Amino acid sequence: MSKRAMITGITGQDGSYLAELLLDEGYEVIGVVRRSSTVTFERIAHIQDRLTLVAGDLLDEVSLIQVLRDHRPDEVYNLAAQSFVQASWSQPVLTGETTALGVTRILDAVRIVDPEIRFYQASSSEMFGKVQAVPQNEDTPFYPRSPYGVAKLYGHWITVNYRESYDLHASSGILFNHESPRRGFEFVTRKVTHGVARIKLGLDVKLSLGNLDAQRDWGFAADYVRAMWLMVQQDAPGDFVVATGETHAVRELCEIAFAVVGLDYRDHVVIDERFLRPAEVDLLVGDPSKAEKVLGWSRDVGFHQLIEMMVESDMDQVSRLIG
Ligand code: NAP
Ligand code: G4F
Repeated sequence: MSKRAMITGITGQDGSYLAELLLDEGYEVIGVVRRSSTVTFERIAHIQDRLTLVAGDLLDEVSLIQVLRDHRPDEVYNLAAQSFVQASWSQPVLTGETTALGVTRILDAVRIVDPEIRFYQASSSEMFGKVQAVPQNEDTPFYPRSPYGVAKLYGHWITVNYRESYDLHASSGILFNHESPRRGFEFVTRKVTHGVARIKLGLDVKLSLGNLDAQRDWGFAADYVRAMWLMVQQDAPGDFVVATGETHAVRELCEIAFAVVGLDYRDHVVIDERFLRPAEVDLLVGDPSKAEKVLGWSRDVGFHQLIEMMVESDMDQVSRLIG
């Protein structure tokens, strides 16, 4: 009999790649979607007829209990969150409600409906924030630098706590930045690759950015959702860092992305203070040794290839838009 998985955040970047992976693995996939005034299914439109979409919200525990009761999944992947760091300063309480307390709501729903359900929590390298060691691994102390990072740290620890308190098979994946052509436009990689396409095709001249010196460990989302699934397949649950082990500055991202279409970023990028953050995370670089050793995980796509793929996809998308 095929396994059944439930994904919160299925309409997001990672949700769409994870749904594809689970369908390929023969799972029946249930996607939890929240009510909104417009439909946000673009990322899953190509597989929508193979998914069961159900209404639920991380802000509403009863809705989560109900969808678990109705569909009885074997595995739950909690990917839903207010995931944009910059927005967490202007909406700190909403971020806490969704990204922190939302994790307790779904864990509690799992515990109440069926504690045998295996659980994955989408934790983040933002929890390392003002880094206490380089590179960061599962033993590195946390020091979050944004309301989002603080909320994710709560989500991480409540997952550990429910694992220890109730013996749940609950794992926390501490994932470093991962990107793709499906990345939201507000995140810096997509903002740059989409901006490059608009400039190359004559729609814009300038691209406004914030801190060009910030460094991130950027991987490809499709590689990272494989690590999520592998964690849930282990006999014992645990915490795993998923990263490339390489770090690049935003400036280098710009250099590469503009060069893909034969442009020089220095002719187009301008600094706009609105995109600077009240507190910055300067240097994230992860050590994925545990995931490589225990899960047998490795990545297929490198940084340069990732940025090229995103620029090419945005060139196609913007070209189609302007006809
Ligand atoms: P994303 O594209 O922003 O997707 C977020 C998803 O959460 C969307 O499907 C969104 O639904 C849903 N959501 C938001 N609030 C909700 C609520 N109250 N109830 C139910 N669903 C809600 O994020 P992503 O990049 O795929 O990331 C997936 C997860 O991994 C997030 O938890 C993120 O914080 C975490 N993470 C991401 C990265 C990364 O680099 N991408 C790294 C580490 C951790 P709508 O479509 O309705 O908005
Ligand atoms: O692309 P970002 O907005 O991603 P950030 O803040 O690292 O968060 C992402 O990765 C986390 C994992 O560490 C996830 F947990 C989280 O959900 C999200 O997916 O910004 C990356 C860096 C920052 O240092 C920022 O200051 O890029 C810098 N940056 C410079 N100019 C900019 C811009 N970021 C954005 N979004 N927009 C700019 O114009």
